[in-house]
Amino acid sequence: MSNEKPKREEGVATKERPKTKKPRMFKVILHNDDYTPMEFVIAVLMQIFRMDETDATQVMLHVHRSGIGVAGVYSFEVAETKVAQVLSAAKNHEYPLQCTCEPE
Ligand code: TYC
Repeated sequence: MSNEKPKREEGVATKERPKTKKPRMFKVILHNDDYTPMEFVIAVLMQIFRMDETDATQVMLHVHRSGIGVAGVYSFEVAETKVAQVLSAAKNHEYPLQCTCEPE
């Protein structure tokens, strides 16, 4: 019989990382074009991205001047839905507005 402690630790392995993974986030990006009216882009930003008129105008002008801009950052499912809503609204009005999403 021996009182020696085992040389290696025994028991159940546990992860140090907590189980709750934070989801990857996705930027929803608006693209400039020459035909979509500024007012329509502002309305899209207010209705689909829940911005007030001041923020919507700022984001629209940023896209207008620099070619591209982030409308919001969401989980994949929400980002995908926002893109589909923008493209559907643009199509209904026959505007060429483009919207994409990409990982943050
Ligand atoms: N460039 C457009 C215009 O002059 C306005 C515009 C802004 C279009 C943002 C698209 O994502 C866009 N009417």
